[in-house]
Formats: sequence, C-alpha cells, structure tokens
Amino acid sequence: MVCQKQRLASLSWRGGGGARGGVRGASASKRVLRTRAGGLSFKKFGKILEEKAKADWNRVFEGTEKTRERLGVVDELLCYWNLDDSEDTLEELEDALIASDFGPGAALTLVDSLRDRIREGEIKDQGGLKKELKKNMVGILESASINSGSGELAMSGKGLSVILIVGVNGGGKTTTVGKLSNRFAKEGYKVTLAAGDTFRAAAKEQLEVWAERTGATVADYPADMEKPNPIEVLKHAAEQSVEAESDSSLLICDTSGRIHNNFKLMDEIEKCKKVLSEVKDGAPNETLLVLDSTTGLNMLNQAREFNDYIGITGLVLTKLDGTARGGAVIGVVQELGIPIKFIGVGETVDDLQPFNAEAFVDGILSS
Ligand SMILES: Nc1nc2c(ncn2[C@@H]2O[C@H](COP(=O)(O)OP(=O)(O)OP(=O)(O)O)[C@@H](O)[C@H]2O)c(=O)[nH]1
Ligand SMILES: [Mg+2]
Repeated sequence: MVCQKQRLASLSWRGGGGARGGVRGASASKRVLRTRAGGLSFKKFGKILEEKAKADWNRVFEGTEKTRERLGVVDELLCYWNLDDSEDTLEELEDALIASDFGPGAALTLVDSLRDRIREGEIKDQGGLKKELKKNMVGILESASINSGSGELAMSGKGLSVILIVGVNGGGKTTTVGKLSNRFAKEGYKVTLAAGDTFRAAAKEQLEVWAERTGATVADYPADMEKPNPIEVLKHAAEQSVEAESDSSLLICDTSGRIHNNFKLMDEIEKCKKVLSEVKDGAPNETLLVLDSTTGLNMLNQAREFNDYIGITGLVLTKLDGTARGGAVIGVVQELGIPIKFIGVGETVDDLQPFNAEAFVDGILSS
C-alpha cells in the first residue's frame, strides 16, 4: 500500500497541458494520465494494479487453505440452522470457533453479536448469518488498524526508517527480515540489515544470504567487539545507517529468538529497542512481533508479554500456508488491539502480503 501510494504520487499529467506542452487539437478532456517512469496510460496502470491486487488476494486465499478447511465445520453447522432453534446452533458455533483457536473472548463476542442481530430480526437465514459473522471478524481485525492510526508501516517521510523484528525461536523472524528487505528494496529503499541475532550459530551468514538475494547489505559488527552482543551490534548498525542516511534508507534489525517468559532475554530486547532510540530519535519506527500461525492460540501469551515489555506496533503472521490455526490471530487482535501488518504465506522472498482483513476473512471462511 505504501508502494501504491508512492507510485500514485509519481503520476503526472502530460499532454495537452497548457499553451507550451499542448498536443495540437487535444482538448482538456482528452488528456492522458501517464506515469513518469513507464509512460503507461492511467487505464493500463489501473489495470495492472487491479491484477496485482487480485493476484495478492488469490495468494492469501491459497495461503489460508488449511484454516479454511478446518472452519468448514461452520458451514456444516449453518446447514442445519433454523430460526426457531437458533440458540443450539449458536452454542455449537461458539464451540467450533473455540476449537479452531479463536479463543473464548473472540468466540463469545462474535456469537453474542449474532444473537443480538437474530433477536432484532436482522438475520433471517444461513446466508445472513454467515455474512454477519464475516463482517464482525473483519470489524475486529480492522478496528486495531484504525485505533493505531494505520495498517501500513509507519516509515519516516524522509531519511532513515528503522524496523525492529522480535519474536520467539523459529517463528520466521529472519525470513520476514528477508521478505521485508525484498519488498522495500523494490520500492526504492536503500536497505541495510542488522544481524542482531548473536546467539544462534551462523545467524549472520543466514542474513547475508537474504541480503544477497534482495540487494541489501548487512551492517558490520563493531571492530572492537570481543564477544558478539546484540545491543552493541544494533547500536553500531544504527550509527552506520545514520551516517550513511539518504532520502529513503531503511535499517531492518533481526534479533535472536527468545521465549517470552524468560525475563533476562526480555530485558535484553528492551535494551536493544532503547539503544536504537538513543542513536536515532523516534527509532524504531516499527517494532514488529513475528507470530508463527502454527502455534495457534499460544501466540496470545507471546503477544501479551512482548507487548508489555517493549510495546509492539504491529504483528507479522507467518506460516499461514502450513496451518489450520490461523483464526487464532483474531483473539490476539481483539484482546491487544495491535494491528496485523503482514502475513507470510510461504518461504520465498515474495511470500509476504500486506494484511487485508477482508481478504483474510474471505480466505479462512469461504463463501
Ligand atoms: N511455510 C512457511 N515457512 C516459513 C514462513 N516463514 C518462515 N518459514 C520457515 O520457518 C523456518 C524458520 O524461519 P526463520 O526465519 O529462520 O525463523 P527465526 O524466527 O529467524 O528463527 P530463529 O532465529 O532460530 O529464532 C524456516 O524453515 C523458514 O523457511 C512462512 O510464511 N511459511
Ligand atoms: Mg533468525
């Protein structure tokens, strides 16, 4: 979406534009809107955007296949639903949502809202019930984006932006760093990666592979550092980035996996975040918590702890393509009000999608 905005910002009116630039005989109504870079007509450009949006939608749909299969039980329930006997079905629906990792809070909210609509006579058939259920799920997911101001990443308008990536072991942090690097490099950012995972063997080498794939560079370790330590590594990377700051530079900081209830490691991540703000005012622009969708509702505890310690500005939901437990995130968003910024639907650089609540709900609860 950032990308779309930037592209639209670079659109310019050409042709027939006043006395000097005018195409002979062209009236104002025949002006053609073209992009500066590609010289594409606005119509064609619009079509490309439309096709891309459709392709992204399809990828989300494919990525959420397993969760959708599991939630197929909702359709089965609704088959037997009738207005006179709605209470039993609502109770079963609540159980089905809880069994699908939605969490008791989210399941109760969703079902209570349906009950109210039925009482008010607004829902009369299965179609209406499912439509309302989807609408309410989208409502929960979108309310977090609205409360936090935006569903996009809060990049600096000009100069250096910093993104800090945190999460438990093996959730997909480094892969997400690579995917984000790819995305922002394509948008014209000069991307540097900070190897803040100094714990796991070859973590820096893993990051170097992603840097090579995506045209980024990995910041050096401080020359005088005897034993790698993440706070020093991030500080040095931020200092280097500030020195080399250009109009659109981006530092993405990878960190070690840490269990959310290990206080020592949580103190460490707090210091990592603090040191970034000491080097650059307002950094990090985003602190993204990577949540592995396959962990189901366990992700709620992770999100609570990380948020309490360092304040999370956005969630990245990874491995959606390999799980039936994607619905769990609705409970997380409902309780913590943190927006989902991206979803991971595979292991390659392109398998990161900006989060779209409607596409996601359509994916997990097919029509
Ligand atoms: N299917 C799928 N696999 C993913 C996705 N994201 C990451 N993975 C895989 O998950 C595994 C762990 O990914 P990493 O990026 O190394 O995870 P990490 O959080 O950096 O791990 P640690 O640094 O050890 O804590 C790798 O095999 C990735 O390819 C995703 O969206 N879908
Ligand atoms: Mg890693």
